[in-house]
Amino acid sequence: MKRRPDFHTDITRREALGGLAALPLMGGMPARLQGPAHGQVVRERDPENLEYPFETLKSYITPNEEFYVRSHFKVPTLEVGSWRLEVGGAVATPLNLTFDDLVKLPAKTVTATLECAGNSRVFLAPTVSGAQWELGAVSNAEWTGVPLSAVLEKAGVSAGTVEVILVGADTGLIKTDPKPPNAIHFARSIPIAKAMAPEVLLAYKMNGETLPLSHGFPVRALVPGWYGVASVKWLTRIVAAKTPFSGHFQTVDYAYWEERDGIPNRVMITEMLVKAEISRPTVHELLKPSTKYLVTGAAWTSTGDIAKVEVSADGGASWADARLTGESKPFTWRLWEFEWTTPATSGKHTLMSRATDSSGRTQPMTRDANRANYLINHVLPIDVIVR
Ligand SMILES: Nc1nc2c(c(=O)[nH]1)N[C@H]1C(S)=C(S)[C@@H](COP(=O)(O)O)O[C@H]1N2
Ligand SMILES: [Mo]
Repeated sequence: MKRRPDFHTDITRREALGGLAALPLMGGMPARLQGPAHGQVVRERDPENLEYPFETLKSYITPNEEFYVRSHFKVPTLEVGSWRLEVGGAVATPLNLTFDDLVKLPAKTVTATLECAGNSRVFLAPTVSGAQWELGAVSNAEWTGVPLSAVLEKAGVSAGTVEVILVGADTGLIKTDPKPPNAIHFARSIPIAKAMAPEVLLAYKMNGETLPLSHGFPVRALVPGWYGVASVKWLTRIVAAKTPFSGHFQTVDYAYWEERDGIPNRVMITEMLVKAEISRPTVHELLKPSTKYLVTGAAWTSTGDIAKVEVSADGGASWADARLTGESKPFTWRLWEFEWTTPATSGKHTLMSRATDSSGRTQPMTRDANRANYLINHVLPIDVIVR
């Protein structure tokens, strides 16, 4: 499998070429551009796209100021006082809720891991379009809000409703064909069954704090088990629909090809795929020979639990079980560790991790070209240098 050898250095250079050249680089290091806080990695300044430095993974919960940020348009500044949530479409009673109306409804807290469907894109060769995420377009937080089902029940969803469309306040022009002629809002749909599921929230708190601006202030959708794209930020409108929605962000973008009867079908990205990532060591980390090293990481899936994580140090020929640690909760990542004795021989060695979930789903060894620039859950090689 081909992969660019040192993605840290490579990304910094490519970002600089991509119009960020005016930004200061960190004192001569091959370091990546640093974000506003806690060393988040800047993938794009405007709109803001920040990566969680996955190699710093220690705790189950990601602090708000380290949680990755993925935004497609300029961040809309909404005020709590004038914010409204319009609930319409196929409903008996259209609603226009204020923030106070919403927070008066019974609240619920759900821990959920969000992963961007483009996470780990830097591992793809040749390079594909989109932000060149390494391992950190994934984070885990505790979200508090009102179940979407409570609001839908209040509005009275009509029989025959198949989907609920979630619309954000942010807008912009799509620059690549096929493109709508005018600016569009960020919008995604979920099937009615998922919309009514108890874990799906209209969240206004993140890790006990007011939902930060970058993460959708004042209210975002939270769709646990699905790729981050479904969790619409700056939510202002909900539409109950009797026919499937085919908006830009689930047909042209955030979709992939799936072969059915030998025919490629365009399919929207929905549930997260099972995946394990290594937080330490990092790519090209220098390790001493014949020494104990604690390999660490996290693993996640959509529904069910992580059943096992395995580690291979010989290119996938043999695998050994890692130890699952910390909390085990639905819709969240599971931390893991593996005590490895580094090889006696100097040179380049490759570490791999592979997760299997409680439904028996596991990670493929090779990349499926139909997935283009999304759904990167094949086993990722982490090359380290033993010397
Ligand atoms: N309104 C709106 N919601 C959005 C987006 C966006 O650009 N606009 N990006 C989506 C994508 S692709 C992801 S991965 C997640 C990221 O959420 P975060 O920025 O809180 O990590 O938000 C989703 N919700
Ligand atoms: Mo995403």
